[in-house]
Amino acid sequence: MESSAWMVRAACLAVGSILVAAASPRQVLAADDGPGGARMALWYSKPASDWQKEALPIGNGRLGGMIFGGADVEHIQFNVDSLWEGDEKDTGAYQAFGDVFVELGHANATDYRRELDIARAVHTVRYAAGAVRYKREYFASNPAGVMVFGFSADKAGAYNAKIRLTDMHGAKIVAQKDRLTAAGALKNGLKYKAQLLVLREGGSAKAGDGVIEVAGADSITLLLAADTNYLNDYAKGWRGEDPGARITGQLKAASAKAYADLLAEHVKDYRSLFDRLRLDLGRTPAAVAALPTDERLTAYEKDVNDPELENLYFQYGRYLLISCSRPGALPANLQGLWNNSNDPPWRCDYHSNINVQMNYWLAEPTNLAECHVPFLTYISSLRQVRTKATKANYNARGWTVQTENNIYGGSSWRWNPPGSAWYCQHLWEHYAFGQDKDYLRKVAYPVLKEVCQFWEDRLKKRPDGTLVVPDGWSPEQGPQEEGVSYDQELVYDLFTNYVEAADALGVDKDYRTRIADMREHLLAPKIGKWGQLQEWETDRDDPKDQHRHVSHLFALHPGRQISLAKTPALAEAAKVSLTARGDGGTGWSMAWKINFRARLRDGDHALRMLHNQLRLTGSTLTQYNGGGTFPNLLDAHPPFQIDGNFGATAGIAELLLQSQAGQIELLPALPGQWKTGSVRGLRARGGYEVDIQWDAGRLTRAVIRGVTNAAPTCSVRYGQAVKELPLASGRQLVLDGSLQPAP
Ligand code: FUC
Repeated sequence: MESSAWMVRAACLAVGSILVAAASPRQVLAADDGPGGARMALWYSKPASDWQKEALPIGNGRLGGMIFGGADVEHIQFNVDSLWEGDEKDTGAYQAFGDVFVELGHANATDYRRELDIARAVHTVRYAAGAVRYKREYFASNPAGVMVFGFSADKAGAYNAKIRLTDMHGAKIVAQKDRLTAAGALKNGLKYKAQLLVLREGGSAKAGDGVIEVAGADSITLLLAADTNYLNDYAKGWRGEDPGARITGQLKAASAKAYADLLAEHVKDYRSLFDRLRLDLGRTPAAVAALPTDERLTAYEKDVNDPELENLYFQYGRYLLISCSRPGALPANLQGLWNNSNDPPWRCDYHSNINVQMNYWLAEPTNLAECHVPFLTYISSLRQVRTKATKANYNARGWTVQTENNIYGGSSWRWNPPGSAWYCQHLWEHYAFGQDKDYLRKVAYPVLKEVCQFWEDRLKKRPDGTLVVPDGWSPEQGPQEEGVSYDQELVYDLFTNYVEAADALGVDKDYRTRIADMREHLLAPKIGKWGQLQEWETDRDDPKDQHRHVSHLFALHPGRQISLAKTPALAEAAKVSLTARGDGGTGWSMAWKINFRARLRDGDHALRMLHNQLRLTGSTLTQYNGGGTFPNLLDAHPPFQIDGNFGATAGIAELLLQSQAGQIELLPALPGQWKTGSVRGLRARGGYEVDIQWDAGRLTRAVIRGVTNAAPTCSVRYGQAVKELPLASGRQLVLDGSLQPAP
């Protein structure tokens, strides 16, 4: 617990013209302890100097910041997810918004520590300077819509600060009373505005030229609000109300609350998502667990057993998704929403040939279905623009995308014809996990059907009746030709999801029969001359090809056409291909390989992949040049690309529970090293929530809850044991290690 020495806020704070009662102790809620006392936190003994490698992210789904934590000068770089150049024709790029700088003059800080507590989504900085101990807290509140930066000290009057705001598009910074404002418009006309409100306790403040100077304050609270006039609505030209009134209102409401209440409201909101899932993979030696996160990564590379770090990395994926993808916001882009450049790598876009999908693999299984919603909404919002563009390019009904995509339906670089089929998998999975028929009928089904129509028009029928995708391309290599496995497998997946959706709703019987029949005529996956799963119809795969994309294995994961149980020969061939591709790759490629190994029930190999991914990027300790992780635990393509974080979290979930085959499979690929552990709150398809415990590598207990609209019976598998069990919604089954009822 915090000592009560931290400053207590004064009774009243003057906020604009309103007098606000704000009596509340400034304290961080105690950091939540992870399993066995492990801390769910990243921490460092130095401030960050590099944005990509060291700064730490916070976000409320829409508005986010990267915190450097400098004692002398604090730097918080910030973003809003809708600050995009471009339009329906020009893909443009995601833009950086601005920065907050706070000059404090604490150059000789000692006892420095910065920490990101992911159990509460609160970042802290602590240090001493002179005879004063300083503490800061930073959080991005979803309920309040603002970011909050609280600066406190254990002595009165200790703060002298120069506070600045910058704007990445050259807007003039206006300082007025207690407020800094930046407002402008991008080249595409999108309006944006940011405001930083400076609250203080004690001392004085004056507004200068683009700066607010505070002298002799006991504490300072900065509230940052920022937004654009983007509206996720084609019919309204993608523009809504000016952001000015909205952000002023957010600041007014937030500043009317006591700091402790703002913090408590934020933590409660965050925990309502984060706390749904708890994982325990075993204990790390105390001396290793006590290291700063960057040093711990170095130790981990040298093969130190650190299951608590693996757990932290798993939960960090969930933290990041909650922080950059909340209902009402735009989906997570290549960097989530954190970006410090106006010309970011790959536009910081929505890449449709693996990346945006991987961002969402964890959402349903790790119990964050709401965080999936921004992507699902985004898919629906693209339809009109994509339908026109698709008609122009393919003269077909339905729609699809090119490889690079923005927030206005704009798309560029090569066409990725099965991209929309892959998006449809997400629409379907949200139903498969949640079982919400109303959503299926109104949101998902119409899109699945129109994308099926695209393929009805687009598939080529050979004289023998085989259906092939013409003019395809296996991302991002090889010739452009027909019958490419990636294309074939994605169309198969779409048709399967469509058929199951039509069955679930009991609609469109004739059309369903037609699509089911077409699926049976699709050119099927083939096994080639060295036993590999062929990437192309022609048996030309090079066993030395270590390309990062492994697209022909889509059918193994995230698809469900190939499995060890149903198609063992194809699964074996997939394994041959995967092994040939090697254990290296970019960050996201390694993350995908964790998932593949999980589906191949090879937990030990999956854990080796996780190990490869979790080494410091650029390290000379291992054989791989690409991939890896930065000291701030962000995934390295390199550069920073968040898909690898999300894909790895999904992969860890996949080791513990799988449900793609109409069964809840417990511990399908438990790595030998995770001898004893437990997980609480994984989700399974069919509307279930599952807790699992294991000891000495064997299941000891499982609890399966029928959460929402769960089917009346569920099929549970552990190893070779399978049980069909009755389970109504709202009820739970408790099973022992032999799947027998347990107390
Ligand atoms: C795909 C990949 C690249 C990169 C880019 C954003 O094109 O091939 O490796 O991840 O997306």
